[in-house]
Amino acid sequence: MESGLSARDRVGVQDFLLLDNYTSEAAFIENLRRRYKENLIYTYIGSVLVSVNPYRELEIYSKQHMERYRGVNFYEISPHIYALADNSYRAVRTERKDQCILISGESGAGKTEASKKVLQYYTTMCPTRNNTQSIRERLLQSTPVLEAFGNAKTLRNDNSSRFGKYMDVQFDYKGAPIGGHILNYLLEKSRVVHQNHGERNFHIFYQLLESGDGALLKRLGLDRTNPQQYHYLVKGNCPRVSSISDKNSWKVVSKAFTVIGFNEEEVEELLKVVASVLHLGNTQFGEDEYGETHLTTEMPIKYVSELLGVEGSYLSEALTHKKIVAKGEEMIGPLSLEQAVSARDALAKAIYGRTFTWLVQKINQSLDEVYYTSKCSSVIGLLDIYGFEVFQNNSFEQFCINYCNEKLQQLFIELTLKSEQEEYEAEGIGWETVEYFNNKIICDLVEEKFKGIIAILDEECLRPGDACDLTFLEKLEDRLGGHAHFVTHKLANGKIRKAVGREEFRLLHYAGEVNYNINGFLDKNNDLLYRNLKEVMCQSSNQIMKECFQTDELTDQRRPETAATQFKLSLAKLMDILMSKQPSYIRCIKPNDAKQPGRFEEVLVRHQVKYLGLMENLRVRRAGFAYRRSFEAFLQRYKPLCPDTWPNWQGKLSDGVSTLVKHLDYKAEEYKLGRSKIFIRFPKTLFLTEDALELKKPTIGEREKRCVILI
Ligand code: AD9
Ligand code: MG
Repeated sequence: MESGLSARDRVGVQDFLLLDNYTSEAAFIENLRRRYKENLIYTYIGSVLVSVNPYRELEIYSKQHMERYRGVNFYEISPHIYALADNSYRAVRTERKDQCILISGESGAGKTEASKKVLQYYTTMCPTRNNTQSIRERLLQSTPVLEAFGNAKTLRNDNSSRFGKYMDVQFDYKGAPIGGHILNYLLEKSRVVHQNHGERNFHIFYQLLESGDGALLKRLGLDRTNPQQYHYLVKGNCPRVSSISDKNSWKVVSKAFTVIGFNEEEVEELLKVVASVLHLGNTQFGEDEYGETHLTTEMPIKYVSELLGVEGSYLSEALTHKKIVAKGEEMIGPLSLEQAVSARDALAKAIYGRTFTWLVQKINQSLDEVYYTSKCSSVIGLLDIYGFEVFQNNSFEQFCINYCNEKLQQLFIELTLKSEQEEYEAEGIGWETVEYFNNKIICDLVEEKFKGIIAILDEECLRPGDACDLTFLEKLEDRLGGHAHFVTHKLANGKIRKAVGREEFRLLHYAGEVNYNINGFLDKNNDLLYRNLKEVMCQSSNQIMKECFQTDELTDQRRPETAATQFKLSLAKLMDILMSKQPSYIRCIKPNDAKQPGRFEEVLVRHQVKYLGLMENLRVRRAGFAYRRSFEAFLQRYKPLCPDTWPNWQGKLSDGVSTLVKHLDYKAEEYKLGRSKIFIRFPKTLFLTEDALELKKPTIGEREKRCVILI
């Protein structure tokens, strides 16, 4: 059997709702495993798509496959991401209601790949209007550019997203994609200056060095022969990755720049910024006989000043001195060696981070351009954000990433249960409650006003005097010790908990326990750049830097929001955006840590099934009704099965449905009629009905022609 092509694949069950033993986790995992072995990576829980990373290219993503899924209901054909994409698209077309597709799962589970498949489906299958061809290309080509600047090899994933991305695809009233808009979330800037062992910096650095464009590299003062000579690239000791061809990626990215509408000059300006970060990293400092810090390398600063169009001596001074304004007077004080290094790193992070935001804005302008006469009628939002992460050493970045995953889980809980309940209520159908773990308690622990971890962190960041990472930890212990999801090395009985270090706190996340090392929390949250470095950058003649560093920042007296608070606020906004749309879910699972095809490690999968709440999700769906259809859609589809309803039912729709289900011999416990919909409790009922239909009209082709509108 060719995977994904069969009408309904018969390996295991294609919808977990069909499992006889639906409360058994073992049966759930066995079903996933059996299907995975046959390369059937997709399985439903009702309308939720569970996807297991195949770690190999499957022949299931061709245009022919896309066509098979157009206009077809979930249960008629083998599960696929295209079915989910098409379902959202039909809702946009028929109901004009904005949709969003929420993709979750841990790092390396396949979220980014899933979002690309969905985007490909829309750009391939949606109708074209005269001038929408270029917008399709731009939508697609925005991905390699953002991945080059925002993804990197980590221990978990060779192409790990180090930023969060929410992308709206905008459709006109005829369903043609006419534009898009991207929101980006907290880029992991610290990677610019430091990488853990076995990890890399952002892809763009290696792509540029591997570009093979000698003249370009010469203009940028770069030497490709040895990426290891760049300080910012050597920390992870991992210049090459077997699954990645930096040279090919470079070609893709260069082409993408053109499609998006960058002209040659803009690309050159952008690459100058990238190169300047590498040169900045090679700037070294030493102490003279008086203990004063000075630069020990000349060339790197020379390159930076040339590439960014800033005064070299001015930059050198700003890297070794700090400007203080006291009593209206400016004073210059020397920086210690350590301070100079961290000022240099802060500058590199600021340059790179701001450039990334600039890039997103630039892409948005390109997706926004109003050549199009038609207006946006509705949107489908795609959320692809960094997955839950646990490393040996977890820092501020993992804290933010995992907090973000808590928020998404919270949304999933709220929306799946809320919408389920609301629908039963609206249709006048009774409902039994199912117990589930609500992770709101962990979200509150992190984000609650005045009391949460972020509030305490901000408090320490703003407190003058002796505030440091350790005082932050003490405050956490003081205020949160005893919280069910927070622990430190101190036990209540005065003893020491060995599993948590003295400079760590542990959060009991919904997805597992993570120890966070507090070193660097205050600095990363403050994310400060010395004033004189900002002044230097404000004078840059590089067009991108001019937009990224503007003088009003120097005159603004207000203290900027801390990094964690900015992130918290942006997540709150994101939640509002998502809540205003009709959601669909893709839950991605990583089958092994070795990134290998065919390996299904049960322990690892079980853990993910647990924390993704898939069993609870299944129980909720089973306690309620597996499927619901509007009377109209149900009648339209199944009326050939009953002589009284075929070929056309003339009376009230609800009466037609009643007549039909009586003829089909549905038992009372199998279904309920609401105000406008029929609710079917067991998927089996629907599958048997489908089988009956299949016997009447046996070919898939014919079934596909009867495009039923799904509600
Ligand atoms: V992270 O949170 O950004 O670190 P993701 O996004 O969940 O993570 P990603 O989509 O990048 O993971 O997938 C990781 C790798 O798995 C990809 O680079 C592919 O090599 C592989 N993968 C994932 N999904 C598929 C697929 N449907 N077909 C083939 C896949 N390979
Ligand atoms: Mg990703």
